[in-house]
Amino acid sequence: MINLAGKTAVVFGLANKRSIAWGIAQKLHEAGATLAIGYLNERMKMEAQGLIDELPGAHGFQCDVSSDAEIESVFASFKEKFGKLDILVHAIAYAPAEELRGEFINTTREGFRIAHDISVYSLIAVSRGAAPLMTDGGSIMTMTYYAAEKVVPNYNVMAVAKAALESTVRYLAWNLGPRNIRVNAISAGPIKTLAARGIGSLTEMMKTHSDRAPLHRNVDQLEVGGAALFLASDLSSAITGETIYVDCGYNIMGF
Ligand code: 0WE
Repeated sequence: MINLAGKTAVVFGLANKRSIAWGIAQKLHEAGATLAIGYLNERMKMEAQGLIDELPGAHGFQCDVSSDAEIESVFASFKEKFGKLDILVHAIAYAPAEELRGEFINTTREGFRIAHDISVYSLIAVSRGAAPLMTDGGSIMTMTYYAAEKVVPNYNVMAVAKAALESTVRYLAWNLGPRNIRVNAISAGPIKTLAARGIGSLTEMMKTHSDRAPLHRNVDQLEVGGAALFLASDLSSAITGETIYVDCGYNIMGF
């Protein structure tokens, strides 16, 4: 049984009960961590804060990671409230909806910029906010997807952003290693979240995933939470810069 009593975790990316951030937050809370859980804006607050209130002692916060000022402000408040941080979870991605359908060659400059700003640069920005508070070392993690490596039709510019995110994880791991801050990515199989809704072929993709994966099923948010709990804990003390697959083995198949 992993014990995170006395550890403080900040989780970015809560929208609703289907969010991967929610699966991770529940697991970290169950292990005894003190939590701060972030949502995008006032519009997301209602649903998010309702969930946060289900976890005794957890704090909610609002942060749009496209704003340096909002990031600086939330980490200043964590410094005041908690003093020290141990765990940082980045479960945020966004590309404009039009970029996730149609021809890749029609990727726009603005769509490329937004996808990389929200899905990749934000990891660097929140890590820079968290690192000075990780005075006893720490664990930083983000969410990626197999399409970073092999083509998944329509994932388009998000795939390019996930490839950049996985590289960012390696560079942060190298940079922060001397401070005993580990940085890793979890590559989850497809899950029906708010971000994945609007995607027409998702149901079909999940069926193909469960047909082909060695475990012949899909993945759920709490299973991602289990891997996140391992990465948050000392059990993973020598793991950094890695991409860990939580995909029922899908990625090992060649045919
Ligand atoms: O990372 C993701 C989803 C990321 C995502 C989803 C949306 C939909 C709504 C980022 N931005 C947006 N923007 C929106 O406006 N996944 C791994 C799930 C996913 O998304 C796909 C997939 C899979 C799987 C898109 C196309 C094809 C497959």
